[in-house]
Amino acid sequence: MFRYAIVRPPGENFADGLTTAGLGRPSLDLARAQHEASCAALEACGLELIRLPLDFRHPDSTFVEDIAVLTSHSAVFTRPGAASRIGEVDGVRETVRRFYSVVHEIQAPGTLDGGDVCETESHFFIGISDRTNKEGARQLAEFLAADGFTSSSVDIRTSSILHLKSGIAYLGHNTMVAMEELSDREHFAEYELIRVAEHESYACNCVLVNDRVLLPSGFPLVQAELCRRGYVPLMLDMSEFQKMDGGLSCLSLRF
Ligand code: CIR
Repeated sequence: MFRYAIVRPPGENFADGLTTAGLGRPSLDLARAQHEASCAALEACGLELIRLPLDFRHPDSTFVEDIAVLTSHSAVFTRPGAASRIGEVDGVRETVRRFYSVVHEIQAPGTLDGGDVCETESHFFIGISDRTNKEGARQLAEFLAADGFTSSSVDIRTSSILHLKSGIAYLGHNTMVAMEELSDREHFAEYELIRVAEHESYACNCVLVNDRVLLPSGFPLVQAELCRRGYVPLMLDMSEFQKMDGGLSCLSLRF
């Protein structure tokens, strides 16, 4: 069960962040309203929110999930793979340290984005991507192993996604949501797979929060499949974050 979520609303320069989506410039007002709705959804799942102040130096700083990996045992500060995001780590250090006595940090030349880390029960999948390199994944795997977790790497460098969790999500009950492109990977063979059609793959970035699933709205096939399997999705409009290559999970650090 998660108790807390760290969030940071989008700052004035949100639209200046990194993106490859080609979906146009996001509206700051709408992004803030959508962010607020995601905060309300986290609260509806029973989480207490820890709201970080706006960070005007870092346009992508609303995507807090990339900055740390928080497990039931320890916290790992990442070393984001995009140069413009490395400074974001300083902005979460103090807050995370208030809750964790064991804290690690990915060191150069390692790079790691939290969006590449997918936790199942006691196993973690770590995406090797344009943001997370093998050395970053190796360091994380070592920290996790010391806490008794297993992990394995999933190379997504030739795929169409930014982060591993842009394409998969673990929803408990041995069930994994996976985009078509990744669903035949042997890593996921032992899971009950919900295969997501290509035109709905943005919905793969959904999040299990206690007994609810937060799901981007506008993807009726995934929504119907989750309902059919007994999940109760909480729908959120993510249009402005999608324009910035961001998914629903990246808007919070849950622990
Ligand atoms: C970036 O390119 O870093 C941001 N514009 C989006 C990060 C999204 N994070 C995530 O999917 N975990």
